[in-house]
Amino acid sequence: MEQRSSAVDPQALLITVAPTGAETAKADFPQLPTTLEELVQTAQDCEAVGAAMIHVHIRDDEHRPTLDLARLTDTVAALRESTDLVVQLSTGGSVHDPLEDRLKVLDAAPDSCSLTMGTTNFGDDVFSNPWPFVCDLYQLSQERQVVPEFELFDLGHVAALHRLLDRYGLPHGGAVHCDLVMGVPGGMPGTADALVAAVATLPGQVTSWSATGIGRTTLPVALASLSKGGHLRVGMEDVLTIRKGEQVVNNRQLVERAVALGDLAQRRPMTTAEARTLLRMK
Ligand code: KMH
Ligand code: ZN
Repeated sequence: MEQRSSAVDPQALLITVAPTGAETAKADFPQLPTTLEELVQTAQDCEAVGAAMIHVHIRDDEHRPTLDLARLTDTVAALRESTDLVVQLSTGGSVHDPLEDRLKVLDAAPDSCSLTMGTTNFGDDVFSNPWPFVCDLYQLSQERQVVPEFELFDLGHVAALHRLLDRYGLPHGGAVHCDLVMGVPGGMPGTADALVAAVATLPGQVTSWSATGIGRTTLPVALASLSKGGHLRVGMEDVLTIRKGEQVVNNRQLVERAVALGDLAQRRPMTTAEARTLLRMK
């Protein structure tokens, strides 16, 4: 599917960086940005080399995942002050976060929020996204004028997105931006075939989409996304090795690789202003 309904140059590539996630322990991976200072530094470094949006999970003083509202609010302010990146807060949190806390993330007033379209097995855990929760979060995003990014872990999530848009209409601003999250143990596989199948069934209202492949699926998914005209999400939330047996040094390295892959596909990194146009943000 081609990108539709956007004034943005079709050669421009949206690179989203997901620098932290909720699954990796700082003790196991000290280069993971978990403090606000580390997150801001990472954000600046990644913006400098071509990222235009940041997908944010935060940690507490013990580096554990948290959805503490004051911390989220401070994080949004710090990222806005020190970068021009589109700030997207995760409403997925960790698999242990209660649904009520995940709804409250919107109180921190980010530019964008992730919105996962259904429950999925997540390794040995369950990432819970019951349909009524999805509907509540979506309606709240419309009310608060936060632009959602629909996270699609499975083909069933694509079907759920059809249902959601049919029932509740378009998001705030009118852009329907999706991210295919592929290769999670329990979700769709991180293969070119699965990406093609998912893209073929995206709702007609979709205006842009990106893809990310977890772990060893990162490269096949990135290459498949570029070949189908999609955008890229990269970062230490999704992959911790740059090649087999070699740890990622920092998030900037993953953004630089995304820029290089995009360059081979004759796509240039989108600016933050172009990302705001793509996502129809003011
Ligand atoms: N940490 C995962 C359980 C999101 O950010 O919205 C969920 C996740 C998706 O990362
Ligand atoms: Zn996330």
